[in-house]
Amino acid sequence: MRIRLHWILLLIFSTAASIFLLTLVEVRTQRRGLGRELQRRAEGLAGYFQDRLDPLMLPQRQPALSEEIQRLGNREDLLGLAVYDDQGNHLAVTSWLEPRLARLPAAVVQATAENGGRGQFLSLDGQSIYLFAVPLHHGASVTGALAMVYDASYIQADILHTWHSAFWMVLVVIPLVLLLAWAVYRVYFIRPLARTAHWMRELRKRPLAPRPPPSPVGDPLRPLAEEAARLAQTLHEARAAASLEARLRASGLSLWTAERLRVHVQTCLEDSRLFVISNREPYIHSATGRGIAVSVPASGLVTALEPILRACDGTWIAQGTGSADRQTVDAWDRLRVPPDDPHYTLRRVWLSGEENEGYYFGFANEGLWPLCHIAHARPLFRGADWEHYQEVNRKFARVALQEMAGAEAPCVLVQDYHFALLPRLIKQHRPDARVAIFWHIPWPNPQAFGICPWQRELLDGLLGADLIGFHIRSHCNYFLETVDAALESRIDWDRSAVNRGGQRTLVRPYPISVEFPEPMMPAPTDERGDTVERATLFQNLGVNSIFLGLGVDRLDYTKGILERLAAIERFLEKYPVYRQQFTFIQIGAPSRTRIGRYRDLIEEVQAEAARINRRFQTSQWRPIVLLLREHSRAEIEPYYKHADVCLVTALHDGMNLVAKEFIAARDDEQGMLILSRFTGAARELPEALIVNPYDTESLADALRQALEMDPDERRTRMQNLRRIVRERNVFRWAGSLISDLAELRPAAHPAGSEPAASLSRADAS
Ligand code: GDG
Repeated sequence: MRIRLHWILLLIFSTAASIFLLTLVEVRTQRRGLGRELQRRAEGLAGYFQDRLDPLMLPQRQPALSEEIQRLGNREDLLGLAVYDDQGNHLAVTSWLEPRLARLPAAVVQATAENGGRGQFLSLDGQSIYLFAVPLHHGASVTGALAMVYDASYIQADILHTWHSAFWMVLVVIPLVLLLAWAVYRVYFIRPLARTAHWMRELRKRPLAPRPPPSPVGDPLRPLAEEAARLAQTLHEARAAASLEARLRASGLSLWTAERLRVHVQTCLEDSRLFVISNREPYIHSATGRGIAVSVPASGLVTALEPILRACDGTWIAQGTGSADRQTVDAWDRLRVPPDDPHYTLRRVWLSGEENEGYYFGFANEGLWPLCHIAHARPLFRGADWEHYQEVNRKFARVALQEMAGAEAPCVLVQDYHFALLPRLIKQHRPDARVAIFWHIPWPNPQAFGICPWQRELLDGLLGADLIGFHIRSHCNYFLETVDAALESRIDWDRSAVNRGGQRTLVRPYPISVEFPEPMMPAPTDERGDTVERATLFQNLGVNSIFLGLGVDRLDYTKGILERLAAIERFLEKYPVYRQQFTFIQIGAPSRTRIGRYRDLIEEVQAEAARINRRFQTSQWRPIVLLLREHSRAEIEPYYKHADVCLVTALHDGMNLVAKEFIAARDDEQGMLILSRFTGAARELPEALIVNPYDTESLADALRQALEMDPDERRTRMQNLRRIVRERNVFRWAGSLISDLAELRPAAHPAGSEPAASLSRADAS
């Protein structure tokens, strides 16, 4: 790329002009400084001269005055002296000065008039001089003035010297500036542009998932590179989707894809608007040292629902929890997301600390969570938490009704156990809405659920929905049995529905899943996008081992982490050959740590791992490595990819996505899944090694079986597992839920009902 001449000229001109202006300022300062110096010298002498000359200012002493002036003026540093009377007439003047000082200097007039010392620069016969005048007195009255004249030509010489230096500086600095500008131009513009162009060429040639273009931090082209990366990503996704569709058509396979879901949702919903309500938001804005960062929470729910919202431009209502969430919404608490490529609206709801404490940590997670999971943790039901739970459900209902105002026959997808009351609250005010709720956790048997003091209110709230979804059939059946036992209603077992008060609620299983990466997806990479090897994983952890066991969980007591550790201890005890050969890595994201039971669990897991490690470890090896922090998906992926065995030992779990994520990651068709029979996933994945996590002995044996399984059998099992997860992927889950919801025929919208403002406390009680 040629640098244009006018840029060079502009650079030269601006450099020269800058040096000129700087020199001008310097010269002024220099002149002022040297002038002051001369004045100080003159003032120093002036007193002495005044003492000598004051008595001689009488007319009769004129000869003595002339004599004294000649004597005093005979100094090396002075060019001459002159004495004037108060009318400005010469009285006496030294010989050098006499022919030159024809005019009365202004400083003399001022000194006489103002009775004080005054200085001025003058040119005498082309010579620069400094003249300093002081008044002469007789008694108190001014009788005239003395002019002291100094040679000031050296000041001119100094200033000339400064201008000379400036000139040379211009000659030296301009080439340097041009050189520097050229270097900066090359390093910061030409090279990054060349790299980006090369990266784009590569992208065009090879249909791989794009990595961001090489662009160092602080690079001025970085925003451009990031935009290009996004564009490339979009292109890549479109290309991958098109190619996938083509391959599926060619193979006759009917798989659900994001693209198929998009088209399906648009067809199903026609003109209906879609509203999703969940506690967790899909995009979190957080304040960082360098501004605001946006992140997508690690959540199966977000993965599943995002494509639906993207396809139909709906509204997602969720709690705003990020530290910069309030800064990023508009006056109506809305924003368009995804931030890079807006497709739908996120409406944030704000909860106070107290509300969150009671509704989320209290009723939902200390009450409903243990109630629905048979994991031997006692549910805590506090009246105050229940109040908050109701109030937060009403708050979300108000927001949802506000957002739905004006929407004809809206479709509403409520998510999870945080919002059991919401379907009824919405339906009461919008009977024309098609409302579904998906319950992501298990539903226990009627006796277990019956201990909840507010079971009837919860069931009534849920039955406001037209459709209730669970992961598996047995959860649906338990729910129907619970309704049968607790409420006046008619259960239609054939159609799996509840008829109550003239309303019908369908209860259906929708096994949730994960997105299955098709070929064209990149190999597992770390945060920087580099491929990670198994040896590197061990090396980074400071462990020398051969077999890798893996657990990935939110740190929750339902996930059976302690039971897993007990089985690993037993395995090493029973099969000592695996000592120094097998290492188990537990990735655990701390969760709900405001609740004591969860904090205790972290300590228990750490203590158990430390005890087992102490028992077996050597200087180079330890059996258990705990990585207890939130990991990004990119960080987890290499572990999935390289684990010999993944342990999912939940004591009770609605589905368990980790099991499916592990399978989806194994495109090498290696690795074995040990799966608790108490997970929803166990129903769909019979070719995993199904275990009872409470049975330590068999769990230890299953571990050995997984590691020693015949490679062909392992491959066959993994192939079958992958086929199932591929077919029953998350898009199928979302697609079937939306299809069933769209098929429902709700009542007509009651004319003139504008309920949002009227939803008061009484509505839900
Ligand atoms: C409920 C139901 C149902 C874990 N640690 C980290 C991390 N994870 C990710 C996993 C996985 C997800 O969290 C956990 O999925 P689970 O299915 O085990 O789910 P729960 O959180 O208990 O969720 C469950 C699910 O809802 C969906 O309906 O399957 O039965 O209990 O995706 O990969 N992710 C990141 N860092 C971690 O450290 N990024």
